[in-house]
Amino acid sequence: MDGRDWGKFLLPYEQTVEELKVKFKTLRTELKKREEFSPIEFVTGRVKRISSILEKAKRLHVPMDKLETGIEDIAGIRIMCQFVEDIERVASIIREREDMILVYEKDYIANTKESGYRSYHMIVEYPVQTGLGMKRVLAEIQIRTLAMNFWATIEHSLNYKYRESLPKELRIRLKKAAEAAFKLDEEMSSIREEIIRAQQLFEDRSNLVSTI
Ligand code: 0O2
Repeated sequence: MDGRDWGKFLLPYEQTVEELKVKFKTLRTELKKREEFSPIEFVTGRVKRISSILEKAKRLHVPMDKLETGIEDIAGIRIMCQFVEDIERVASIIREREDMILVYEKDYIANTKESGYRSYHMIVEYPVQTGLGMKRVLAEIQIRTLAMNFWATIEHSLNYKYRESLPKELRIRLKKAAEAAFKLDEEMSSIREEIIRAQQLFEDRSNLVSTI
């Protein structure tokens, strides 16, 4: 595939990421208004880089004409939550949605990866309306806490820098940091109700000030 072909190939994925970002951001606003607390803190999305698609295709032995089904995270959405408990709530909302079909789930929270990585992954099929008609696109939705995201973002950049050869010392320290992030999530969960009440109070005050 040359540059023009890649540009066309990625179009439905770009549209999927944009649409899903809007949908989950809207869901955040809605839940905040309806329930005074949203299990969604913030949402990001990205289309996988071409070099990263090629690397993964090579690693998983996916032929170039099978990328659409063989690589499930070309379209990627990340949903950040404050508390571990919120992850299941978001996952159950996604399971019930009628604008996407759940294909399968990967629970890297119950089954932490060897690296220390924790996150909840859901692979969905999203029907995107293109100029050529409807196209079913696979997308990966990663749901994680702020602490899980902090760790994963840093580990990802270190891995990118060192490629396969992350120094052992650094790997050990990253595992320790993953344990600290796990403990932080546990601590925050234990005072969840207190934190939520404080945040609501704070928001009520801010809203009051802005209407004066
Ligand atoms: P990009 O384009 O840089 O975002 P895998 O063999 O690890 O690729 P797996 O384990 O089935 O496949 O994971 P999955 O569900 O395909 O998701 C891969 C994505 O999950 C990665 O994207 C990361 O975003 C995240 N991820 C998985 N494992 C780790 C990990 O150990 N550390 C970090 N920081 N992130 C992880 P890519 O491949 O990085 O692509």
